[in-house]
Amino acid sequence: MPVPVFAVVGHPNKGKSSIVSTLAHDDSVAVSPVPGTTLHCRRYPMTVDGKELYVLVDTPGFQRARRVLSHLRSGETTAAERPDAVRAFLEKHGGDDAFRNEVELLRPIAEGAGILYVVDGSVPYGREYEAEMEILRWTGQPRMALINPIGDTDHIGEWKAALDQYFSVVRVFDAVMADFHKQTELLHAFGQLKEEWRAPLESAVGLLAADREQRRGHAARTVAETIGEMLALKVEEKLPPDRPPEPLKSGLLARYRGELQKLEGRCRDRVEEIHDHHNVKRIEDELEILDEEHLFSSETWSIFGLSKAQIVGFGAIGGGAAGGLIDVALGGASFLAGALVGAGIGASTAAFAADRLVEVKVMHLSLGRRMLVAGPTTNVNFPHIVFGRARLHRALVSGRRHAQRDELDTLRTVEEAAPPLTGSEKRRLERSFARIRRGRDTVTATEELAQVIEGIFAKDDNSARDVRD
Ligand SMILES: Nc1nc2c(ncn2[C@@H]2O[C@H](COP(=O)(O)OP(=O)(O)OP(=O)(O)O)[C@@H](O)[C@H]2O)c(=O)[nH]1
Ligand SMILES: [Mg+2]
Repeated sequence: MPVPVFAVVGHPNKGKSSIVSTLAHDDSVAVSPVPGTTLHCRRYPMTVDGKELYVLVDTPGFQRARRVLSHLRSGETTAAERPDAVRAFLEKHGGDDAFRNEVELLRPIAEGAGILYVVDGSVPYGREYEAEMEILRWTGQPRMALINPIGDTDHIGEWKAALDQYFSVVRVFDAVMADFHKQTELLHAFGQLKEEWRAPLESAVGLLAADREQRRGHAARTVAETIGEMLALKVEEKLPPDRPPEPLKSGLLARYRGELQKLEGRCRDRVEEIHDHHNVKRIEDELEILDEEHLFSSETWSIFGLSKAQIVGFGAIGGGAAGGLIDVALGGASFLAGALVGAGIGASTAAFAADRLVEVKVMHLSLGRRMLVAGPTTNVNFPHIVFGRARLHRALVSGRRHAQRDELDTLRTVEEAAPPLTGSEKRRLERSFARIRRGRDTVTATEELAQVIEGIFAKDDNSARDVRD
């Protein structure tokens, strides 16, 4: 059975391509503030696992609607004959440059596509749109109007009053802000346009929801594997005989941090690919600031989106202390020791390793050879920081509409994009990190971590929806 096809039509520069991009989850659709960006109609199928669910056709804007309408009206036609009159117009003027845009946008409709007529609800309604709407009525195809509020002023009421006279369904749909929930609502509404589209569109909604879950799992595994690689990371360099190690240490540390940075960058690229965002430009800081001096500065904490209490809490759990957070409000490396001692945790806990990202050690090999080695890190807070960053990035990417073309700003705290972790989530994370660090059966340990992370991501997605609703 052919899948439902929708031609997205309207005045130039009203967000037609943006709607196509958001609903087809395709960021390759050309969107720009310059009117006349789309010159030809083009099909964008929404597919899941290679199966087409529906197709959106992007079209150029109306250019000479009044002239086209007077052509249509020039013959004697009954209402029943109007669709044929549109077809006759296309045949007669198919190669006519004056009606290039109208021919492009009407052709998919004449071939059976449903109509999504897009208007900007932030500008006043005007009579110039009436010729466009009348032409669309002549096609006789099922049609819906979408009011896309591009700016802040609200003219939605007057638009509704006019659109109701031409369209059986009128909806407000913000191409750039509409989340997954709003998109599925719209697909249900498309199903009301024509009986035979209802079942395929309802099944499309189910498949899209399952697909979203699958992507979430995939992203969770990618993040878990990256954390595993980062925790195991080790860089080495030969230490020539009679060379003191000290001058070489900083170079090796820089390489170590560079490798971490690469791993994080690769993880972010993959998470974006998983969500079909292929052209994202990120505003990001470098994980490089994870050095000893910065690791416990309050500035670093806020950048990583972790509160001071959380950091200390992780340290305490990592040190084998009873769970729960130790609430402290001071900054600086020394307070950690104080807080732990104050909380009755012995000075020998692993948490004390936390004031270093990584140590550079000299390894003595056979025949007097020596190696300088950095890593793996024993810093207890490190995987939490890496996870906090990955979680923020994933939340931003999974909530991003494909019509969004601004840079992805990752310089925020994770609290802005996701709810706080529960004590149990933190403990489960900590246990998985510790298991991965032990280095035995890392495949199972990574899979376990992926499951914990997937649960957290699912919660993040639900809370994002609650906030927007
Ligand atoms: N803020 C905001 N901007 C939007 C929205 N929809 C579209 N835009 C912007 O409006 C401009 C035009 O969007 P397009 O989707 O290219 O419009 P179009 O109707 O396809 O334009 P043509 O192809 O030129 O006819 C772009 O700069 C979009 O980013 C929206 O809902 N909110
Ligand atoms: Mg366009």
